[in-house]
Amino acid sequence: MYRTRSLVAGLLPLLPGATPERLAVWLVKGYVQNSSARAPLAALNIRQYSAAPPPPTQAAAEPFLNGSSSVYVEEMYNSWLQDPKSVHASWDSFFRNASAGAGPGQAYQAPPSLAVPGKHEIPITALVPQFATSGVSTGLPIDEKIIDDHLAVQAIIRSYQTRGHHMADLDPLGINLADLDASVAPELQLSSYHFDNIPPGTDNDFQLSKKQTYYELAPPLARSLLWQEKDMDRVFKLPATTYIGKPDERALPLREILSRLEAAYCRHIGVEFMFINSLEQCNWIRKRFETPGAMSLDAEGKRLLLARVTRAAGFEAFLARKWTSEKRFGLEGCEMLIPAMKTIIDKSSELGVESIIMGMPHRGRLNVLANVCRKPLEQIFTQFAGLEAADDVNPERCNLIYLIELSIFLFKGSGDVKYHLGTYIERLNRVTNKNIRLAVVANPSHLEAVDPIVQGKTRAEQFYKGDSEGKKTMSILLHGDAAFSGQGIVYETFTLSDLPDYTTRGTIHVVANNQIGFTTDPRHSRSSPYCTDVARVVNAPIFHVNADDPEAVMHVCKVAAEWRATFHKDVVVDLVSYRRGGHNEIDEPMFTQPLMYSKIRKMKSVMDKYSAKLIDEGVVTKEEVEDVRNKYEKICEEAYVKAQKETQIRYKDWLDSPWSGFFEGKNPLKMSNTGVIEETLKHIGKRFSSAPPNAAGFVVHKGIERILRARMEMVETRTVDWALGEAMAFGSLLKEGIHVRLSGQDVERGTFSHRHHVLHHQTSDKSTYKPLCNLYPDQAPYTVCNSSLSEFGVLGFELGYSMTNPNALVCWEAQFGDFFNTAQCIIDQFIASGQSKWVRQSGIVLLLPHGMEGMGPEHSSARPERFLHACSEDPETFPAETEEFAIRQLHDTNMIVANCSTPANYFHILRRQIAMPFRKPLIIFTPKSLLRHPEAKSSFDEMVETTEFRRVIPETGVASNEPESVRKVIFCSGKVYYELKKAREERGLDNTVAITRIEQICPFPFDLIRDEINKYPNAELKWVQEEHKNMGAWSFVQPRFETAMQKSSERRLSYVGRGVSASPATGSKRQHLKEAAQLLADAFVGL
Ligand SMILES: Cc1ncc(C[n+]2csc(CCOP(=O)(O)OP(=O)(O)O)c2C)c(N)n1
Ligand SMILES: [Mg+2]
Repeated sequence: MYRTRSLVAGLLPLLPGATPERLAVWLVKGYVQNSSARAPLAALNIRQYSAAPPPPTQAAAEPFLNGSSSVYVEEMYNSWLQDPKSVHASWDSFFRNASAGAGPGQAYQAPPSLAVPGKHEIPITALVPQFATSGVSTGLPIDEKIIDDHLAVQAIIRSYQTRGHHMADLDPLGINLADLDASVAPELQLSSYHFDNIPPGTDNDFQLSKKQTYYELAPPLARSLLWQEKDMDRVFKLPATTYIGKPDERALPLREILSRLEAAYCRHIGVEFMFINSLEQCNWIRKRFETPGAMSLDAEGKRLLLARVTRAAGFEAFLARKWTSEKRFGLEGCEMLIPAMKTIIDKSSELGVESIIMGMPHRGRLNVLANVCRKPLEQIFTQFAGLEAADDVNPERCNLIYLIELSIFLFKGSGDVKYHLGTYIERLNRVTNKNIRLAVVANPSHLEAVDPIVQGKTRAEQFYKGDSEGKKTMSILLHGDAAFSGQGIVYETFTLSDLPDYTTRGTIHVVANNQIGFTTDPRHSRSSPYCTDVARVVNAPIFHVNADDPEAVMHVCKVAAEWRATFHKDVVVDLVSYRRGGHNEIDEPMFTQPLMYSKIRKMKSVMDKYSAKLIDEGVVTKEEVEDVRNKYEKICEEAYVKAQKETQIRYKDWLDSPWSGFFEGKNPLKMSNTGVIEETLKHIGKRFSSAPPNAAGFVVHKGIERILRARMEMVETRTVDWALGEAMAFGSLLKEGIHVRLSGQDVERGTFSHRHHVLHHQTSDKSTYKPLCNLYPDQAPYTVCNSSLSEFGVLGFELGYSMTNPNALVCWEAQFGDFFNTAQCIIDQFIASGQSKWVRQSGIVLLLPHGMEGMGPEHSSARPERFLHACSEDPETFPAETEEFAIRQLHDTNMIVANCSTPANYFHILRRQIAMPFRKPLIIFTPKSLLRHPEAKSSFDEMVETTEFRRVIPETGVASNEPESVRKVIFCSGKVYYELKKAREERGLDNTVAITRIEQICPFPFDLIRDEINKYPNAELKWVQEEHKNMGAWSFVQPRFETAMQKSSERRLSYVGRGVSASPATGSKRQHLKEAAQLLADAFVGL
């Protein structure tokens, strides 16, 4: 279909005055009707589409023949006489039949090759049903007008499928347009199709410029009445591209065709799907919306639906009554969101889904928790009481027994507002009688930011369950109309949807489209026609539905769930609704939307409308309606009474990712070893340095061979560089059964071409070898995946991934650390504060290439100051010195920030992420020049069993032997150490200057720094950093040094480094070198 369409579109400009319909006729008939058109088409070499016209002798009776084709046919006939194979098979057949004496009109045979459609093509027979039968024709002449009219009907059908949604009655208020466009598509006006040669734009043409006019003047069907009445009763054969016919209906009067198309595409559902590049998928959708009776619901279904609407509305009404001025972001006007979600869940459960992970914004969230997740109402109501948390653990009481008692982990949090908290519930789905797990992921106010988190969490759950087709776990994302179209993260999340290492095999998106964003009208908040247009990027079908038609909503939700289960691709349900109140319960909407709200005030609620409809239909009685309402009211009241008796809330009731079994029975202050036996190091090192075992068949690049050889030599000499250290950390964790996932832009090779975790066969496409996946037969799986070029989306995804299983090392690497700030929201809203707000831990690792190497403002700094500023450690408190000093610090911090200077330390800190009895995000500033620095290597001795991560690497050279005579101690972090060391040597100052590296900046190693300062009583203390003074770690370490020195000392730490700057680094290489030289000179000045 796509090809045919593009072909027609491509030809159009070549044929003056041609319309797509005319061209289609041309294509089908196989000859050009005038000579001016023939030349360019012949030049395009598309004569293969031609079907055989008859020989000249039977001109009068053969419908195909006309004067203009006779020369062409004659040539063909002569050619056939010489060699039958020289002409198309259809000509061959035609000439044979004619020569054998077939009567006029009987020699034609449908061309055999034409009817074989490609994957995305519509069979040519579908375009003209008369051609569907092959073999000798019926003998009836085919009138060109009949073909034209059939093609016109075909085009009309297609127009409804393509553009019908623009005309659908989607807005319950009847004042707005879901697509912000008041015009009527010309394709939906019959005069465009030249029935009886009515030229477009005449009085008979259906002229509309305003939808309002359309609503006032004409219900949908009236449009067809404006068309030529006599055409309405003509019967047309239905093409294969429509399902509007009942099983025995192969042809219908035009009036009926239009009526059924109106019903399918222009009532309360607008189906947007014809942009999808799959005929199979388009047909699947057509079938579900066009089949007569497809949308009907039985009485039981209607009653269930009414009960659900009643609960949704009843919940909001109850809250409004009990807490009149509390913000709850009410769902009134879009109550159908609740039955919609329940339908999606029911249908998905029926189709085999066992676990659903949801992400949603503020609107209707409490209602979703109550009525979709069925979270006990009293737990929700206690959130309104502003109670303290019972399990908000006091660190003073931190002991094992207490923790086990609570069966949650040690936590001192600040909590979050009620409409942000997550939850996790396992329950029986009453409709399907199957168990289902529902999780609503906690989210910040930042709209849509939770989307990639949900996807990552879903993907991880699928991965751990071996659900490679996404049959058991799925995600649902809810959106507001303004946020869905306005926030870029929505796009970033969509682009992950079909990537092999990121897909969740289809997400169902539901937009609570209340046609307003806070106070902003959609006409000012988006440039796209629909608020859902972003979804078109991934070929997701979009079902717009008038949310005041509960049965239409049900239908699209069922279809959405079936779509996801069938094709495992994203789908969008756009609930076009309204917002009965202001943005929140204390806002006045009349200030800004007076007309809209005057209309809203007159609107009956969907519950009232639907119950009236069902009473009318005799499906329910008035008493039954009242009864359902009262029963729910009673349930709410009882829960309210219970909630009032509660004196505390429990955080564990609001966890979205409970790690059952992870914390229980663990000493929260005991860490396991991070060192590894030498044999393991060797084994991993060797495997990592080898091509695949069947190396003969696998052609490795010469450069890679060199790298592998160099690695092998290092292993033999018991040394590691950065890449080898990392591989050993990953490999040893894999050996221990820990899944490792490394994701980010170009991580497989590594931005700096140092990693090479995927070897590419040089002569065979897509043939790769991943050494770390082939270390041990029983190892955990290793995933290394290049991501889309996104930070916000991918970091969010990995964070979500890390939330599912604490026994996994999930790392996200930025291309250069500089780019992390396009994901700043994930860092601020989730990584830095997630545990505090939502009692949720994550051991995610951020690898941020960092260092001033003269590469300019944007390839230099990963902005350590930004992360350090977000650390929750008190600069003025020297923690109590106990045996568990280091681990208690780790436990108490919100995140760990490190700048390792040796591969061994990098190895240990990665392993420590898993060795810790709890999980904390780890930010590592990773090096660039150190990746190949001859000195930045470690020995196996620093990685074996008895070794561990070193928070500080003190001076161990000659200066440390006679500390009294040391005149200066330089404290630094990261790669500047190697530059300082070299400069010290060049200046002959090894005896007088000690250089100490701080490897873990936060939590700050107060104890070790204090000891190091004390060790050199006569030395001045310098902090040397390569970042500018208003950047780097300076402002973080300065007050902590003061605390480490316990403020009693006369000694002070002073700063050496670049001055303040607005930009992180100069763009001039010369200037960079000058600054770097100056920095070293300043570091050793006065000696
Ligand atoms: C990223 C972000 N920017 C701004 C806001 C402030 N804000 C809160 S709700 C809202 C309007 C949201 O409109 P919509 O997405 O249509 O949802 P609705 O409230 O209408 O359900 C805005 C702008 C926010 N929460 N997050
Ligand atoms: Mg909105």
